Amino acid sequence: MKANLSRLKKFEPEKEALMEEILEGLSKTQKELPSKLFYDKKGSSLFDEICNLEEYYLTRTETSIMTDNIDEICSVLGDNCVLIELGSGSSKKIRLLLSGLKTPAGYVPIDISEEHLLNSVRILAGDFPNLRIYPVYADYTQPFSLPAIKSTPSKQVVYYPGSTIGNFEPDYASEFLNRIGKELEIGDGLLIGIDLKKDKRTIEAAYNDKKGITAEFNLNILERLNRELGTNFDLDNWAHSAFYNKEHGRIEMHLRSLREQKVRVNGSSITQLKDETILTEYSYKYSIEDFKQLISDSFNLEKIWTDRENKFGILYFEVI
Ligand code: AVJ
Repeated sequence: MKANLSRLKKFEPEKEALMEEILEGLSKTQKELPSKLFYDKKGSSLFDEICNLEEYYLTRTETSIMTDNIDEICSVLGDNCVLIELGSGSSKKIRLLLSGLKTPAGYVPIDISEEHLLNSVRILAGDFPNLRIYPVYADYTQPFSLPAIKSTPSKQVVYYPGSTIGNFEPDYASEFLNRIGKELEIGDGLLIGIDLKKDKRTIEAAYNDKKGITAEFNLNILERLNRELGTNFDLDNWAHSAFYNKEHGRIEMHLRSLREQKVRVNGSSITQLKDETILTEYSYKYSIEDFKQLISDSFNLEKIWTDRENKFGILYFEVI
């Protein structure tokens, strides 16, 4: 069975709703833009580049934890599960699971970048010719329905790697994952990657790489808005800024205005003072105990895998 691309499920976010969300964010005292905007075609490949950076320990560490524990992880998941991946991107990490599981009932990659999703699925289908793939093009924070799986899975496992959950504020993360838990059945699983609290220097380096790829990734949001929504941000007037906020346990990524300027957004003119910032991303770092509490309404923590330095955690939860 090949990936059924003709039956790609699309839940494309409406442009108008997005515009409203953007305008609302830019009207706040601390201006902000939603981080999901990072992931257009260019942003998705810049993110892939970030994952290979020396300073960006997250991907490397997560992958090595997976590799080191793949047998145990697969035996916890069970051979016949269906894997549902939130934000599948290049579908690289899933390969370890797909190679380790004997007869997975299916793979449901969900991603907000249509092109990235389809390319990755095509490549994956070539390498796993017996795998049933059911791609879903959606913003997974919005309601969407899952495709019908042809063979009956032993259970459903939501795979949410990369510490992407850290992009949401803890209250929202809690509500979002607990809600997913309610849609699953008792005994279904959540395999999730979490970036753990650690020294500020290591964290800040990961978001301020020497090659400037993260800066490019951050600025790409403005380029995208100009192209897709007709705004007129002058990219030379903005600088990347990322720092660890210890009190909140999060990296904050901002775009800082290098001078006083006005920007046109959908008919409105938005004024930026010199050094005023637009917040583009939070990346929360958790302790395992805090994260466990966060989703304890729906999930019970069953297994923990980490690296030797406790930089990153892969946690397996079961729906209760
Ligand atoms: C994909 C959300 C996990 O927060 O580390 C990387 C995105 N931003 N560098 C992260 C990101 C800047 C990344 N996540």
